[in-house]
Amino acid sequence: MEEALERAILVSLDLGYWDVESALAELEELARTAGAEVVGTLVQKRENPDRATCIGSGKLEELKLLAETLEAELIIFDTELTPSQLRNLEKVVDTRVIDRTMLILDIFAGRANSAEGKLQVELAQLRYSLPRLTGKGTELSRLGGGIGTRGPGESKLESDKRHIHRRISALANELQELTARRGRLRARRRKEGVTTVAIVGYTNAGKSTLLNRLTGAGVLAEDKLFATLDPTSRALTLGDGQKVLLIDTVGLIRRLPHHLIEAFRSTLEEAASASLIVHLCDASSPELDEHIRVTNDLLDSLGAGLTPRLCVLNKADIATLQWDLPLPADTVHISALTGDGLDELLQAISDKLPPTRRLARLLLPYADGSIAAALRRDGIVQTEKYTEDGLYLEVVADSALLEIARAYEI
Ligand SMILES: Nc1nc2c(ncn2[C@@H]2O[C@H](COP(=O)(O)OP(=O)(O)OP(=O)(O)O)[C@@H](O)[C@H]2O)c(=O)[nH]1
Ligand SMILES: [Mg+2]
Repeated sequence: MEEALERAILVSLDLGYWDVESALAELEELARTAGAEVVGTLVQKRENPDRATCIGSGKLEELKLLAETLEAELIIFDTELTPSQLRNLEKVVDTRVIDRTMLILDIFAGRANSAEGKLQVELAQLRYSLPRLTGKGTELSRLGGGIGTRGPGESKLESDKRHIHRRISALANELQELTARRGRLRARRRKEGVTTVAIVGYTNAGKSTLLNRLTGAGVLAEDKLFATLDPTSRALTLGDGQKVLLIDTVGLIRRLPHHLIEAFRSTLEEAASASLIVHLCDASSPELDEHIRVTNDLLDSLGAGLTPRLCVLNKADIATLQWDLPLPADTVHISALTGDGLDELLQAISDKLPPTRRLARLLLPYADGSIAAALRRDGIVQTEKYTEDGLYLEVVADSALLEIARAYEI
């Protein structure tokens, strides 16, 4: 059953750092995704947020009145609120108050499906809400449901501080184990020569649509933000017959809450360490340049600076804007919806992939054991025979690595 939409008012401070209009439009999308109906907005221009209440006292009175008039059930601030600002605001307005981070966390909570996704979201939520609980920590339970209070683990976010501390360390331990397992899996893939291609990009760029289009994966794709939380991967065969693993990832957004980046670090790092990153963008968005910048910045901060990247502009079917962005020369234009440009995309992926692995048959002299040792360590030895003429090896390894044994190939 669909939950009734919560009537929400959006509040934004115009500090001059970013474009308030587009920030509010995005906040409205987020609110809509979380199940709210935006009934009003309030903007205040200020040099700095008020320490106690974020907006000034006059504006706060205005907000209180607006909330009463519009019968709002929820007020959403575009900036992060400190624990005391949150408390002070709720005292005055008598309506539930959340901030952008709590909103995003709430959406993630509703979206997490896999055990790992749920764990990551709950951890981020608890870490964010812990300092925002007062006294014995009854504030959250008093809220009794609604946007900002949903959690993936328990039916409702826990409200007992001691319990939360215990739960945080239990979750952190579990996550560490999952991260280690992910690392081992990644190492095995690398050893087995599996080539991975990660689709990375701003939320709603069409990543899942592209994965579905190329592989028939059947991943949920919809016109909401953060439709995908759990990385899905599917085999894809390129034009030249090469098989790669295509990975769909969680969408990015500007000012992504710090706790979420931390919790999703292993997932994001997996994408960042792919053989190739397909950076997918929504070419129909007026904010294209900002989206590209946010994605590039996050990838760089994840250590993906050296991973080859292919810039792909999606939604060519509805893109009408003319950009004068400095896009890379090999940028590909596609429509994941209509299928336009997908052949070019597959070709571009082939071209951009770093040199691949191949099978080599070698006869190595016994005198030089170091080559065999290197191949055993970084390649996959399929056959190994001791013959009169030397060590016979059939090995799959990186072309670059095989160079050391070039003279012994048969
Ligand atoms: N017109 C048009 N719409 C598209 C195209 N590709 C995707 N869409 C639509 O864009 C919306 C978002 O698509 P998704 O595939 O869910 O986007 P995503 O990048 O996976 O989003 P998140 O998982 O939220 O990060 C959906 O409504 C798609 O139908 C396209 O090429 N053209
Ligand atoms: Mg998706």
